[in-house]
Amino acid sequence: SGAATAGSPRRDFISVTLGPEEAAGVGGYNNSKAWRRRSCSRKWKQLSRLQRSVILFLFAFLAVCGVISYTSMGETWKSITNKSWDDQRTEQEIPRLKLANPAVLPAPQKADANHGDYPELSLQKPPKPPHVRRGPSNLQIKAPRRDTRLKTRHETMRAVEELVEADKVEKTEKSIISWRGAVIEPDQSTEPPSSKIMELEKPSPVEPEDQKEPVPINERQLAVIEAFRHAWKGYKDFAWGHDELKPLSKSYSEWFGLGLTLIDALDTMWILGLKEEFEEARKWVANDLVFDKNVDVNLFESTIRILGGLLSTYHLSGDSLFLEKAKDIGNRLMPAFKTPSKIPYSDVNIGRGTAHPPRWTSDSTVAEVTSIQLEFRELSRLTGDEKFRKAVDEVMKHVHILSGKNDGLVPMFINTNSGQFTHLGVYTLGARADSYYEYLLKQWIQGGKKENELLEDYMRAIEGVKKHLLQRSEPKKLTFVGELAHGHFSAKMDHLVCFLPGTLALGAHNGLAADHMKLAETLIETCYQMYAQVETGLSPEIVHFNLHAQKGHKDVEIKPADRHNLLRPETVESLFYMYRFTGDKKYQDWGWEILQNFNRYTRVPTGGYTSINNVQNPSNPEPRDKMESFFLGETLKYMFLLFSDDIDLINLDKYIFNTEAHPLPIWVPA
Ligand code: DMJ
Repeated sequence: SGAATAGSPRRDFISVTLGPEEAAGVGGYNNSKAWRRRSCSRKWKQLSRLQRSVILFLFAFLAVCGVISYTSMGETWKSITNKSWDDQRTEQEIPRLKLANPAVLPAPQKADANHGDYPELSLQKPPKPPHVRRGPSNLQIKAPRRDTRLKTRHETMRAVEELVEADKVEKTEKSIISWRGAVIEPDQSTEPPSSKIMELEKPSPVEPEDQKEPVPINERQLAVIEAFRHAWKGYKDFAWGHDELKPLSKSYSEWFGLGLTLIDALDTMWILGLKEEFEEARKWVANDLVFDKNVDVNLFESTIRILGGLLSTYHLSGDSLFLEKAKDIGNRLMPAFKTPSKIPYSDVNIGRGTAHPPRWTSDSTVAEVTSIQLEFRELSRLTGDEKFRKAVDEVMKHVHILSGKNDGLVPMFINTNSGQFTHLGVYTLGARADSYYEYLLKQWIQGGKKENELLEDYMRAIEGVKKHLLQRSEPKKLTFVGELAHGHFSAKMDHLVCFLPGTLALGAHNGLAADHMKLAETLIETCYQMYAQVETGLSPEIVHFNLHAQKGHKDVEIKPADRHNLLRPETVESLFYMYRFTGDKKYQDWGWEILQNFNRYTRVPTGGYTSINNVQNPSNPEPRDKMESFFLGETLKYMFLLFSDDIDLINLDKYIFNTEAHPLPIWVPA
């Protein structure tokens, strides 16, 4: 029996009353079997009938319970013994997965990270094979966050990924950007600094995977870094702070006088991890980049290279210097939009605040006025100043309803007074129209796939391409994109058109027609053949395809005036998209061949690379003595990304590349 001792300070205890013999230890202790049996039967007989019945009932009840629990334990045992050793292990070793998949470098940790039920798990994501994530992430099924009844090793791994995903979704803390581990304070992050930010268009949050250490770079990426360093050496030694390097004459050329190559290359240095070079270039931007200059600049070129380059570098580095410079140049370009039609002039004097069309015409180029939108829209989002976005949206709305299109294909010129297309009847996806098509899709993606007019125009245009511009060459039957001039098809294709496979693939990745991907696959093969069928393995600026089989003729013909190569990026750009979306290594191999041929025929020993005049003459490709800024801004950047197996190295569900390869954030992640 038990009782609380009354009167004393409250202390709960149990007292046990023992029989007198046992308590005193008297009477001796006889534990023989016979004594115990006799004693038991004597006690049993002393009990009343009722007491005996109760005891018997209790025994019977306990026996039944015993049988039931034995049966269910047997089932459990059977299932355990049937499982493989691996399966059982995963159930017991969830907390130890971290050790089973050690990171190459420890991922940066957050002090306030919420790691859920398994504290160690969310610190490290198990290595994910490349290309495992297909399609927009909002179409991917996510497991309930805390459901961790794991059955197999495979399920364990998947559940770990899902837990990490779920954790990421729940994180609301401010972005912290790092240079391979070096943290930049949140107040420098790329949240729009203005309080007037457009409510619906918040920046896509930088998720933990953006902060993880990058996958180690491979041999081919190292070769790109080496090429970049070589190009940079030439620029630094002979053209520092000027627009373009002339690597043979060891001097420079000036276009706008704004350090074009340096600005174009900033985010490439960031992505390649060239910290020292980046810091040096940053100093130049801080101390020497001045836009208050009496100089005429081309609106399109300075937008895609300078404004685009500064904005993307701001996003990658979180350094507000670049945003300040972007605002400055953005404001100085605005006078271009003061035209009777609101279709901007081609040229602006950024010091005087005046703008004008080229001397010989009042027309602007269609591609130019419709390929500045990603940059100005982003500038509005970052500054909260709507004027940038309004100006460029107006152009798109105007072009959307303009007559003169042919099944979505646009002419090449538009008049700044009347706002009408001019030179009607000529349709190309090459020079003067190319990036109109590219920016239809990319603006739609940038804005979170809500602006239907952009999508309509894009889809219609691709139908127009299929209907009017696609043909197949002989003998290899390569599908190519020709041109249409007043109803006549021309089998001419600019190298510039090779942006198209990448754009089509990007559209398909974002949920557009699957046949766009098929077309992308056939077109990238053609673009590759534009290199492979040429003596130097480098593409000319323009090719003509043979429509009829002729003995001894290849698919690709090159006219003497078209056989130069300007180190352009479009084919490697598309190879990058194709590899990202398919994982087919042949695209990397093709890009590798191209890099080697650039090294073979365009590399200048004293530093830099040069455009060449004759891709058909391997013994004398006739160097032109100029390294275009897009070689560093685009070509080498896309090469580096192409050779990478890290889909988070500029994740295409989070960033959209402008037409000069400067990544800008997608406002609402897919
Ligand atoms: C770059 O300035 C841009 O890619 C533009 O869209 C086309 N021309 C060059 C590269 O070829």
